[in-house]
Amino acid sequence: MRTVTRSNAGELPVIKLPAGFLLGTATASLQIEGGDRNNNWFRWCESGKVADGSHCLRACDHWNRVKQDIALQRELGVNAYRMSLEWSRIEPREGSFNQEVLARYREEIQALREAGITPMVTLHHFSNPLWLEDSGGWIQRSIVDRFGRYTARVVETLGDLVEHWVTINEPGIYLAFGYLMGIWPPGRRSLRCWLRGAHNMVLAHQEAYRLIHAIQGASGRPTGVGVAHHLRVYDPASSERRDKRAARRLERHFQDFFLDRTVPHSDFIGVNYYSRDIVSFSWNPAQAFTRRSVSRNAVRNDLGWEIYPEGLSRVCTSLSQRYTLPLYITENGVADAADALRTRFIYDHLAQVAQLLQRDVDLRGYFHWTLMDNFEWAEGESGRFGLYEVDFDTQTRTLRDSGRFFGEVCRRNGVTRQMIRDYL
Ligand code: IFM
Repeated sequence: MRTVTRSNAGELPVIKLPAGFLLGTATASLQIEGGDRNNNWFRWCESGKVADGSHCLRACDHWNRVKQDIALQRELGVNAYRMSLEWSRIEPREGSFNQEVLARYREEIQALREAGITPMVTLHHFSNPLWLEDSGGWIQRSIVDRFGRYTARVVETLGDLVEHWVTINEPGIYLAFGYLMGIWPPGRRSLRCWLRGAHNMVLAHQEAYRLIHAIQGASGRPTGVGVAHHLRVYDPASSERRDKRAARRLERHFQDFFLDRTVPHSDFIGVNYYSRDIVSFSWNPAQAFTRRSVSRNAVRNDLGWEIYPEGLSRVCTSLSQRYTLPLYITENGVADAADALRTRFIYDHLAQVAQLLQRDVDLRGYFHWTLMDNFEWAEGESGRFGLYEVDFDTQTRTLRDSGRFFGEVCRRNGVTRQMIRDYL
Protein backbone atom coordinates (compact mmCIF):
# COMPACT_ATOMS: atom_id res chain seq x y z
CA MET A 1 0.00 0.00 0.00
CA ARG A 2 1.29 3.47 -0.90
CA THR A 3 2.27 5.81 1.91
CA VAL A 4 1.46 9.42 1.19
CA THR A 5 4.18 11.89 2.17
CA ARG A 6 4.47 15.65 2.03
CA SER A 7 6.61 15.59 -1.08
CA ASN A 8 3.81 14.11 -3.19
CA ALA A 9 1.08 16.40 -1.80
CA GLY A 10 0.37 17.65 -5.33
CA GLU A 11 -0.92 14.27 -6.41
CA LEU A 12 -2.97 13.45 -3.37
CA PRO A 13 -6.36 12.04 -4.31
CA VAL A 14 -9.56 13.86 -3.39
CA ILE A 15 -11.77 12.08 -0.89
CA LYS A 16 -15.53 11.69 -1.18
CA LEU A 17 -17.42 10.20 1.70
CA PRO A 18 -20.88 8.68 1.25
CA ALA A 19 -24.08 10.52 2.18
CA GLY A 20 -25.14 9.75 5.73
CA PHE A 21 -21.60 8.96 6.85
CA LEU A 22 -21.16 10.08 10.48
CA LEU A 23 -18.36 12.60 10.88
CA GLY A 24 -17.58 14.15 14.20
CA THR A 25 -15.40 14.21 17.27
CA ALA A 26 -15.18 12.03 20.38
CA THR A 27 -14.65 12.97 24.02
CA ALA A 28 -15.00 11.34 27.45
CA SER A 29 -16.72 12.84 30.48
CA LEU A 30 -13.81 12.55 32.93
CA GLN A 31 -11.43 14.08 30.42
CA ILE A 32 -13.47 17.21 29.77
CA GLU A 33 -16.05 17.87 32.49
CA GLY A 34 -13.98 18.76 35.55
CA GLY A 35 -15.42 19.42 39.01
CA ASP A 36 -16.20 15.84 40.11
CA ARG A 37 -14.59 14.52 43.31
CA ASN A 38 -16.48 11.27 43.46
CA ASN A 39 -14.51 9.12 41.03
CA ASN A 40 -11.40 6.95 40.96
CA TRP A 41 -9.40 9.40 38.82
CA PHE A 42 -9.98 12.24 41.27
CA ARG A 43 -8.30 10.15 43.95
CA TRP A 44 -5.52 9.06 41.59
CA CYS A 45 -4.76 12.71 40.77
CA GLU A 46 -4.86 13.65 44.45
CA SER A 47 -2.14 11.11 45.15
CA GLY A 48 0.12 12.85 42.64
CA LYS A 49 0.29 10.06 40.09
CA VAL A 50 -0.25 12.16 36.95
CA ALA A 51 2.96 12.84 35.00
CA ASP A 52 2.69 16.63 34.77
CA GLY A 53 0.94 17.09 38.13
CA SER A 54 -2.29 18.28 36.52
CA HIS A 55 -5.68 17.30 37.89
CA CYS A 56 -8.88 16.01 36.35
CA LEU A 57 -10.82 18.33 38.63
CA ARG A 58 -9.94 21.11 36.22
CA ALA A 59 -10.02 19.45 32.76
CA CYS A 60 -12.00 21.64 30.31
CA ASP A 61 -14.71 22.73 32.75
CA HIS A 62 -17.12 21.35 30.19
CA TRP A 63 -19.70 20.70 32.93
CA ASN A 64 -20.24 24.47 33.03
CA ARG A 65 -19.63 25.11 29.34
CA VAL A 66 -21.85 22.65 27.54
CA LYS A 67 -23.47 25.27 25.30
CA GLN A 68 -20.13 26.79 24.37
CA ASP A 69 -18.72 23.38 23.49
CA ILE A 70 -21.72 22.51 21.34
CA ALA A 71 -21.17 25.84 19.58
CA LEU A 72 -17.60 24.68 18.82
CA GLN A 73 -19.03 21.64 17.15
CA ARG A 74 -21.47 23.70 15.12
CA GLU A 75 -18.55 25.84 14.04
CA LEU A 76 -16.81 22.69 12.80
CA GLY A 77 -19.93 21.49 11.01
CA VAL A 78 -19.89 17.94 12.39
CA ASN A 79 -22.98 15.75 12.06
CA ALA A 80 -22.14 13.43 14.98
CA TYR A 81 -20.54 13.46 18.42
CA ARG A 82 -19.35 10.63 20.63
CA MET A 83 -19.57 11.53 24.31
CA SER A 84 -19.60 9.61 27.57
CA LEU A 85 -21.62 9.81 30.76
CA GLU A 86 -20.04 10.08 34.20
CA TRP A 87 -21.33 7.18 36.27
CA SER A 88 -20.10 8.81 39.51
CA ARG A 89 -22.34 11.82 38.90
CA ILE A 90 -25.37 9.78 37.83
CA GLU A 91 -25.15 7.26 40.68
CA PRO A 92 -23.14 9.08 43.38
CA ARG A 93 -24.02 6.46 46.00
CA GLU A 94 -24.82 2.86 45.27
CA GLY A 95 -28.44 2.55 44.12
CA SER A 96 -29.16 6.28 44.43
CA PHE A 97 -29.56 8.09 41.12
CA ASN A 98 -29.24 11.83 40.69
CA GLN A 99 -32.17 13.01 38.57
CA GLU A 100 -30.72 16.49 38.13
CA VAL A 101 -27.59 15.08 36.59
CA LEU A 102 -29.61 12.87 34.26
CA ALA A 103 -31.70 15.90 33.32
CA ARG A 104 -28.52 17.82 32.50
CA TYR A 105 -27.24 15.09 30.23
CA ARG A 106 -30.67 15.03 28.65
CA GLU A 107 -30.46 18.75 27.94
CA GLU A 108 -27.00 18.33 26.44
CA ILE A 109 -28.11 15.52 24.14
CA GLN A 110 -31.24 17.38 23.17
CA ALA A 111 -29.17 20.45 22.29
CA LEU A 112 -26.87 18.30 20.16
CA ARG A 113 -29.80 16.89 18.28
CA GLU A 114 -31.29 20.34 17.74
CA ALA A 115 -27.93 21.32 16.23
CA GLY A 116 -28.22 18.41 13.78
CA ILE A 117 -25.58 16.38 15.62
CA THR A 118 -26.22 12.65 16.12
CA PRO A 119 -25.08 11.51 19.56
CA MET A 120 -23.21 8.27 20.20
CA VAL A 121 -23.18 7.72 23.96
CA THR A 122 -20.61 5.70 25.95
CA LEU A 123 -21.62 4.33 29.33
CA HIS A 124 -18.18 3.53 30.74
CA HIS A 125 -15.03 5.34 29.70
CA PHE A 126 -12.36 4.42 32.28
CA SER A 127 -13.84 6.25 35.31
CA ASN A 128 -15.69 4.64 38.22
CA PRO A 129 -17.66 6.04 41.15
CA LEU A 130 -15.65 5.77 44.37
CA TRP A 131 -18.25 3.50 45.99
CA LEU A 132 -17.70 1.07 43.12
CA GLU A 133 -13.92 1.33 43.17
CA ASP A 134 -13.90 0.75 46.93
CA SER A 135 -16.11 -2.29 46.77
CA GLY A 136 -14.02 -4.22 44.29
CA GLY A 137 -14.65 -2.39 41.01
CA TRP A 138 -14.50 -4.61 37.98
CA ILE A 139 -12.97 -7.64 39.66
CA GLN A 140 -16.10 -8.44 41.65
CA ARG A 141 -18.79 -10.41 39.89
CA SER A 142 -21.36 -7.95 41.33
CA ILE A 143 -20.19 -5.46 38.69
CA VAL A 144 -22.40 -7.20 36.14
CA ASP A 145 -25.60 -6.36 38.04
CA ARG A 146 -24.31 -2.95 39.08
CA PHE A 147 -23.42 -1.96 35.53
CA GLY A 148 -26.74 -3.36 34.37
CA ARG A 149 -28.70 -1.29 36.92
CA TYR A 150 -26.85 1.89 35.90
CA THR A 151 -27.29 1.10 32.20
CA ALA A 152 -31.02 0.47 32.59
CA ARG A 153 -31.57 3.74 34.44
CA VAL A 154 -29.65 5.71 31.82
CA VAL A 155 -31.40 4.10 28.87
CA GLU A 156 -34.84 4.50 30.46
CA THR A 157 -34.09 8.22 30.86
CA LEU A 158 -32.23 9.02 27.64
CA GLY A 159 -33.20 6.22 25.29
CA ASP A 160 -35.65 8.29 23.28
CA LEU A 161 -32.78 10.60 22.29
CA VAL A 162 -29.98 8.12 21.60
CA GLU A 163 -29.75 5.42 18.97
CA HIS A 164 -26.03 4.55 19.18
CA TRP A 165 -24.70 3.15 22.47
CA VAL A 166 -21.16 2.18 23.36
CA THR A 167 -21.24 0.09 26.53
CA ILE A 168 -17.54 0.09 27.39
CA ASN A 169 -14.58 2.01 26.03
CA GLU A 170 -11.34 0.10 25.41
CA PRO A 171 -11.71 -2.78 27.87
CA GLY A 172 -8.25 -4.05 26.89
CA ILE A 173 -6.52 -0.79 27.78
CA TYR A 174 -8.51 -0.16 30.96
CA LEU A 175 -7.68 -3.59 32.35
CA ALA A 176 -4.04 -3.72 31.21
CA PHE A 177 -3.21 -0.31 32.67
CA GLY A 178 -5.30 -0.59 35.84
CA TYR A 179 -4.96 -4.24 36.79
CA LEU A 180 -1.84 -5.60 35.10
CA MET A 181 0.66 -2.75 34.82
CA GLY A 182 -0.67 -0.68 37.72
CA ILE A 183 -0.20 2.67 36.00
CA TRP A 184 -3.89 3.67 36.25
CA PRO A 185 -6.31 3.25 39.13
CA PRO A 186 -6.73 0.99 40.97
CA GLY A 187 -2.98 0.45 40.47
CA ARG A 188 -3.04 -3.34 40.68
CA ARG A 189 -0.44 -5.66 39.17
CA SER A 190 -2.07 -9.00 39.19
CA LEU A 191 -2.74 -11.46 36.41
CA ARG A 192 -5.56 -12.94 38.46
CA CYS A 193 -7.28 -9.55 38.82
CA TRP A 194 -6.79 -8.85 35.15
CA LEU A 195 -8.41 -12.15 34.19
CA ARG A 196 -11.35 -11.62 36.51
CA GLY A 197 -11.78 -8.06 35.27
CA ALA A 198 -11.66 -9.18 31.65
CA HIS A 199 -14.24 -11.87 32.26
CA ASN A 200 -16.54 -9.45 34.13
CA MET A 201 -16.24 -6.73 31.50
CA VAL A 202 -17.37 -9.17 28.84
CA LEU A 203 -20.32 -10.28 30.98
CA ALA A 204 -21.20 -6.67 31.81
CA HIS A 205 -21.24 -5.77 28.14
CA GLN A 206 -23.43 -8.76 27.33
CA GLU A 207 -25.86 -7.83 30.09
CA ALA A 208 -25.94 -4.17 29.04
CA TYR A 209 -26.55 -5.21 25.42
CA ARG A 210 -29.50 -7.33 26.52
CA LEU A 211 -30.97 -4.58 28.71
CA ILE A 212 -30.57 -1.80 26.15
CA HIS A 213 -32.36 -3.87 23.53
CA ALA A 214 -35.08 -4.88 25.96
CA ILE A 215 -35.78 -1.26 26.91
CA GLN A 216 -35.47 0.23 23.45
CA GLY A 217 -37.24 -2.67 21.78
CA ALA A 218 -40.24 -2.28 24.08
CA SER A 219 -40.61 1.28 22.76
CA GLY A 220 -39.95 0.24 19.16
CA ARG A 221 -36.84 2.42 18.90
CA PRO A 222 -33.99 1.63 16.52
CA THR A 223 -30.86 0.89 18.54
CA GLY A 224 -27.25 -0.04 17.92
CA VAL A 225 -24.99 -1.26 20.71
CA GLY A 226 -21.26 -1.93 20.59
CA VAL A 227 -17.91 -1.74 22.36
CA ALA A 228 -15.19 0.75 21.39
CA HIS A 229 -12.09 -1.44 21.12
CA HIS A 230 -8.55 -0.08 21.18
CA LEU A 231 -7.04 -1.87 18.20
CA ARG A 232 -3.38 -1.55 17.33
CA VAL A 233 -1.26 -3.23 14.73
CA TYR A 234 1.31 -5.55 16.29
CA ASP A 235 4.08 -6.32 13.80
CA PRO A 236 6.86 -8.77 14.68
CA ALA A 237 10.34 -7.22 14.88
CA SER A 238 11.79 -10.00 12.73
CA SER A 239 10.78 -13.11 10.87
CA GLU A 240 11.90 -15.23 13.80
CA ARG A 241 9.23 -17.54 15.07
CA ARG A 242 9.38 -16.30 18.64
CA ASP A 243 8.89 -12.65 17.59
CA LYS A 244 5.95 -13.60 15.41
CA ARG A 245 4.43 -15.53 18.26
CA ALA A 246 5.00 -12.63 20.64
CA ALA A 247 3.11 -10.26 18.31
CA ARG A 248 0.31 -12.74 17.91
CA ARG A 249 0.13 -13.19 21.70
CA LEU A 250 -0.49 -9.48 22.26
CA GLU A 251 -3.16 -9.47 19.60
CA ARG A 252 -4.85 -12.48 21.15
CA HIS A 253 -4.79 -11.37 24.80
CA PHE A 254 -5.45 -7.67 24.46
CA GLN A 255 -7.68 -7.49 21.38
CA ASP A 256 -9.15 -10.77 20.16
CA PHE A 257 -10.13 -11.85 23.65
CA PHE A 258 -12.61 -8.97 23.86
CA LEU A 259 -13.64 -8.96 20.21
CA ASP A 260 -14.50 -12.65 20.09
CA ARG A 261 -16.60 -12.44 23.24
CA THR A 262 -18.41 -9.16 22.62
CA VAL A 263 -19.04 -9.15 18.87
CA PRO A 264 -21.75 -11.86 19.07
CA HIS A 265 -23.58 -9.49 21.45
CA SER A 266 -23.11 -6.30 19.44
CA ASP A 267 -24.68 -4.44 16.54
CA PHE A 268 -21.47 -2.70 15.49
CA ILE A 269 -17.75 -2.72 16.24
CA GLY A 270 -16.17 0.50 17.47
CA VAL A 271 -12.55 0.90 16.37
CA ASN A 272 -10.23 3.20 18.32
CA TYR A 273 -7.14 3.26 16.15
CA TYR A 274 -3.96 5.21 16.89
CA SER A 275 -0.73 3.37 16.14
CA ARG A 276 1.29 0.19 15.80
CA ASP A 277 3.89 -1.54 17.92
CA ILE A 278 6.89 -3.51 16.76
CA VAL A 279 7.01 -6.60 18.93
CA SER A 280 9.82 -8.90 19.92
CA PHE A 281 10.12 -11.78 22.33
CA SER A 282 11.39 -11.03 25.82
CA TRP A 283 11.87 -13.11 28.95
CA ASN A 284 9.81 -10.64 30.99
CA PRO A 285 6.63 -12.39 32.17
CA ALA A 286 5.14 -9.07 33.43
CA GLN A 287 4.94 -7.91 29.79
CA ALA A 288 3.48 -11.21 28.55
CA PHE A 289 6.98 -12.20 27.30
CA THR A 290 6.99 -9.38 24.79
CA ARG A 291 8.87 -6.15 24.23
CA ARG A 292 7.31 -3.32 22.28
CA SER A 293 9.18 -0.71 20.32
CA VAL A 294 8.56 1.83 17.59
CA SER A 295 9.53 1.20 14.01
CA ARG A 296 12.83 2.85 13.01
CA ASN A 297 12.42 6.14 11.05
CA ALA A 298 8.77 6.29 12.05
CA VAL A 299 7.05 9.67 12.31
CA ARG A 300 5.99 9.90 15.96
CA ASN A 301 3.46 11.97 17.83
CA ASP A 302 4.25 13.93 21.02
CA LEU A 303 3.84 10.78 23.10
CA GLY A 304 6.24 8.81 20.91
CA TRP A 305 3.56 6.74 19.15
CA GLU A 306 4.21 5.88 15.51
CA ILE A 307 1.90 7.51 13.00
CA TYR A 308 0.90 4.64 10.76
CA PRO A 309 -2.26 5.32 8.71
CA GLU A 310 -2.09 2.02 6.82
CA GLY A 311 -2.76 0.34 10.13
CA LEU A 312 -6.32 1.63 10.06
CA SER A 313 -6.96 -0.28 6.84
CA ARG A 314 -5.22 -3.36 8.14
CA VAL A 315 -7.29 -3.39 11.32
CA CYS A 316 -10.63 -2.75 9.58
CA THR A 317 -9.91 -5.21 6.76
CA SER A 318 -9.15 -7.92 9.26
CA LEU A 319 -12.35 -7.14 11.21
CA SER A 320 -14.45 -7.21 8.06
CA GLN A 321 -13.01 -10.61 7.14
CA ARG A 322 -13.70 -12.08 10.55
CA TYR A 323 -17.04 -10.54 11.45
CA THR A 324 -20.09 -9.27 9.60
CA LEU A 325 -20.93 -6.22 11.72
CA PRO A 326 -20.71 -2.60 10.57
CA LEU A 327 -17.71 -0.63 11.81
CA TYR A 328 -17.37 2.87 13.21
CA ILE A 329 -14.03 4.55 13.77
CA THR A 330 -14.96 5.59 17.29
CA GLU A 331 -11.56 7.27 17.88
CA ASN A 332 -8.55 8.30 15.83
CA GLY A 333 -6.25 11.17 16.64
CA VAL A 334 -2.79 12.45 17.41
CA ALA A 335 -1.02 14.13 20.33
CA ASP A 336 0.48 17.13 18.59
CA ALA A 337 0.72 20.34 20.60
CA ALA A 338 2.41 22.23 17.75
CA ASP A 339 -0.27 21.14 15.27
CA ALA A 340 2.49 20.22 12.86
CA LEU A 341 1.20 16.73 12.06
CA ARG A 342 -2.55 16.71 12.61
CA THR A 343 -3.86 17.98 9.26
CA ARG A 344 -1.87 15.41 7.37
CA PHE A 345 -2.75 12.77 9.95
CA ILE A 346 -6.45 13.39 9.36
CA TYR A 347 -6.07 13.37 5.60
CA ASP A 348 -4.02 10.16 5.56
CA HIS A 349 -6.43 8.30 7.84
CA LEU A 350 -9.47 9.49 5.90
CA ALA A 351 -7.75 8.32 2.72
CA GLN A 352 -7.66 4.87 4.32
CA VAL A 353 -11.34 5.21 5.20
CA ALA A 354 -12.10 6.06 1.57
CA GLN A 355 -10.16 3.02 0.34
CA LEU A 356 -11.99 0.77 2.76
CA LEU A 357 -15.34 2.11 1.53
CA GLN A 358 -14.30 1.52 -2.06
CA ARG A 359 -13.60 -2.07 -1.13
CA ASP A 360 -17.13 -2.29 0.32
CA VAL A 361 -16.10 -2.51 3.95
CA ASP A 362 -19.20 -1.53 5.90
CA LEU A 363 -17.76 1.53 7.63
CA ARG A 364 -20.36 3.99 8.85
CA GLY A 365 -18.59 6.83 10.58
CA TYR A 366 -15.39 8.51 11.77
CA PHE A 367 -15.00 10.27 15.13
CA HIS A 368 -11.82 12.26 15.54
CA TRP A 369 -10.18 12.16 18.95
CA THR A 370 -10.72 14.85 20.08
CA LEU A 371 -12.76 18.02 20.07
CA MET A 372 -10.41 19.95 22.35
CA ASP A 373 -7.26 19.35 24.38
CA ASN A 374 -8.28 17.64 27.58
CA PHE A 375 -7.14 15.58 30.55
CA GLU A 376 -5.12 12.80 28.95
CA TRP A 377 -5.15 10.35 31.89
CA ALA A 378 -1.65 9.56 33.23
CA GLU A 379 -0.18 12.22 30.90
CA GLY A 380 -2.47 14.91 32.30
CA GLU A 381 -2.82 18.11 30.33
CA SER A 382 0.34 17.57 28.33
CA GLY A 383 -1.07 15.05 25.83
CA ARG A 384 -2.71 17.47 23.40
CA PHE A 385 -5.05 15.76 20.98
CA GLY A 386 -7.52 18.60 20.37
CA LEU A 387 -8.83 20.19 17.19
CA TYR A 388 -9.22 23.15 19.51
CA GLU A 389 -6.26 24.19 21.62
CA VAL A 390 -7.25 24.75 25.23
CA ASP A 391 -5.61 27.21 27.61
CA PHE A 392 -6.53 25.44 30.85
CA ASP A 393 -5.91 28.52 33.00
CA THR A 394 -8.41 30.68 31.16
CA GLN A 395 -10.43 27.88 29.55
CA THR A 396 -10.05 29.61 26.19
CA ARG A 397 -10.61 27.35 23.19
CA THR A 398 -8.79 28.25 19.96
CA LEU A 399 -9.36 26.45 16.69
CA ARG A 400 -6.15 24.94 15.34
CA ASP A 401 -5.41 24.93 11.60
CA SER A 402 -6.04 21.20 11.58
CA GLY A 403 -9.42 21.92 13.18
CA ARG A 404 -10.20 24.30 10.35
CA PHE A 405 -9.28 21.52 7.92
CA PHE A 406 -11.43 18.94 9.73
CA GLY A 407 -14.31 21.43 9.75
CA GLU A 408 -14.09 21.71 5.97
CA VAL A 409 -13.96 17.93 5.69
CA CYS A 410 -17.22 17.78 7.65
CA ARG A 411 -18.95 20.50 5.69
CA ARG A 412 -17.91 19.08 2.31
CA ASN A 413 -18.16 15.44 3.34
CA GLY A 414 -14.67 14.81 2.03
CA VAL A 415 -11.52 16.52 0.82
CA THR A 416 -11.62 18.55 -2.39
CA ARG A 417 -8.77 19.43 -4.74
CA GLN A 418 -8.91 22.99 -3.43
CA MET A 419 -8.56 21.79 0.17
CA ILE A 420 -5.55 19.72 -0.80
CA ARG A 421 -4.00 22.86 -2.30
CA ASP A 422 -4.90 25.01 0.72
CA TYR A 423 -3.99 22.69 3.56
CA LEU A 424 -1.67 19.95 2.39
O1 IFM B 1 -7.57 9.92 25.54
C1 IFM B 1 -7.66 8.58 25.18
C2 IFM B 1 -9.10 8.10 25.24
O2 IFM B 1 -9.67 8.30 26.50
C3 IFM B 1 -9.17 6.63 24.94
N1 IFM B 1 -8.48 6.32 23.71
C4 IFM B 1 -7.16 6.86 23.50
C5 IFM B 1 -7.16 8.34 23.77
C6 IFM B 1 -5.76 8.93 23.55
O3 IFM B 1 -4.85 8.32 24.39
